Amino acid sequence: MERTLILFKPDAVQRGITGKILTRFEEKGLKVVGMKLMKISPDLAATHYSAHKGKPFYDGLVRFMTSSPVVALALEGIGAITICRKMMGATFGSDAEPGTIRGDFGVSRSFNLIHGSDSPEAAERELGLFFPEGLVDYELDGFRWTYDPVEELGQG
Ligand code: D4T
Repeated sequence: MERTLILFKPDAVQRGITGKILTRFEEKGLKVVGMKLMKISPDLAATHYSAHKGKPFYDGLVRFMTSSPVVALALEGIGAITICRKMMGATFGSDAEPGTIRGDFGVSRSFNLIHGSDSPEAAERELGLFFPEGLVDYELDGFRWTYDPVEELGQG
């Protein structure tokens, strides 16, 4: 099982499409283990995007991410990080393939609707930043009808 941090960015919240995007992840078979509406502080934005500090788009990115609330989501599933990145599509909405979240809902470069952790190391770091209180452990009944029972979950 893998966990990943997803952010529905301010544009997704302001456009009222967070429910539609969440439904895609739920229908795919990912389990919600954390979810909250929050405003990102400038400090949190700077820490989260520290890899981009100094790049031409950095100041605008931090301004955008702190301008209005986001929905922070922790999702769990086998291969969750890769699955979510594929579902998000290419970074810029104008390049993203139809069928992906950015491809179906966006055309912008800077307003790209969603963030998803891009590696297990990033996921661990980002989940710690956005959910310092921890995540919610529970059984999701649908899981045994979603993932292959023998190879994936060790059930016959
Ligand atoms: P995030 O990190 O938000 O999930 O997006 P990606 O992983 O797909 O893309 P990224 O880290 O390269 O970029 C982070 C964030 O910055 C915005 N951005 C990026 C921008 O406004 N102009 C740019 O030229 C680039 C490269 C969009 C996403």
